[in-house]
Amino acid sequence: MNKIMTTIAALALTTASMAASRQPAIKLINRLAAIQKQGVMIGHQDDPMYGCSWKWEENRSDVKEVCGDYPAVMGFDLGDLELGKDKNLDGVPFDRMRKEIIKQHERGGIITLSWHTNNPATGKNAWDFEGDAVSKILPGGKLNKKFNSWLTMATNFINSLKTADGQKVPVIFRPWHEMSGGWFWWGEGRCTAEQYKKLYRYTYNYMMRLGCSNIVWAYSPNLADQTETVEHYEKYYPGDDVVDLIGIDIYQREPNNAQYQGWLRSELDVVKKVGENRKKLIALTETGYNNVPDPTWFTETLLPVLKEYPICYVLLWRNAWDNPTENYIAAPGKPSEQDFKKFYADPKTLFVKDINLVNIK
Ligand code: BMA
Repeated sequence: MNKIMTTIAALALTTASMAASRQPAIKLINRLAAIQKQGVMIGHQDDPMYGCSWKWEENRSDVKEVCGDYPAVMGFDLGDLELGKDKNLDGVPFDRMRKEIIKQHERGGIITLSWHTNNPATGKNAWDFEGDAVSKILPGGKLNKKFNSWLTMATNFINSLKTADGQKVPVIFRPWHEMSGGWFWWGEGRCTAEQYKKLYRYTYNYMMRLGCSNIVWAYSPNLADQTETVEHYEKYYPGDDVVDLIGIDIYQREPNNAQYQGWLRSELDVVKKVGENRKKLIALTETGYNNVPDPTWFTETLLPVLKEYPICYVLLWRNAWDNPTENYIAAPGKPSEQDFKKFYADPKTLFVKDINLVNIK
């Protein structure tokens, strides 16, 4: 009897302490699941930092200037944080990023972080895939110590995301994204699938040991060259115990809406199936159509597909201040402006005012 009691007590303790160590993340996971039943949240990368015709001003947002509300999800990128810089690779100051993350949380919105990490082996950027970096940064490799210091910097930033009363702000973190393409040093052909999984799990364990209780962990490959399959999609999947949300990154590159919709459906069919099998939330973790030249793209190309899948959010990429060919969401004066208002008015699309009462406390 005593032995059984002790075992039960020990088990309860393990569960409780594990839950306690992830409490802000678990709260967000539950909230995402509740919101998903109401519609799909619309997200935008770097939304309050800059837009098509402005940069660094406060309280601005191209989305808000078109439809009167902030996006439900805001994305930010940590690239260059690991070099000790005070601005990221796109010129966004990290102090400002922290401030906007907290503001977005306080208005009831959601945050996702990506990390275009520099190549630790060559010192060049994330798109430099030379140098066999992954094998060098894993334990036993000669760059492991350096990599640990990079992980510590990312951890410190994420741990510093707190409201004035000391509550940690939960974030969806998407490390080592688009690994099924070969363009990043952690991607296809730059390491084996086994090495990639080790890298992801190592990152998870390292950051969790340092107390990142506020991370919802995301796995986000990119569009496959062929029709997507479960086997291909899961090639780099690091394990159910280290992933909370799965997604896919897909862009439209040409004026061929039907082709893009076909890609979305081929991928989202698989993401949905894997999500059901593994009991994970699903999302369209990045998308967009450069400059959105089609004036009805949001309501006639993107929206019909969003309506077919139980995805909790879609993240449209940035309206780059530093590159006029890279803008992905509506802005005042752009051809898609009127259509984006219709997209906003559709009951399926959720912006911050639609979600700020769902389970925030
Ligand atoms: C990429 C592009 C780059 C940018 C990077 C990180 O997809 O938008 O211009 O530097 O994301 O935001």
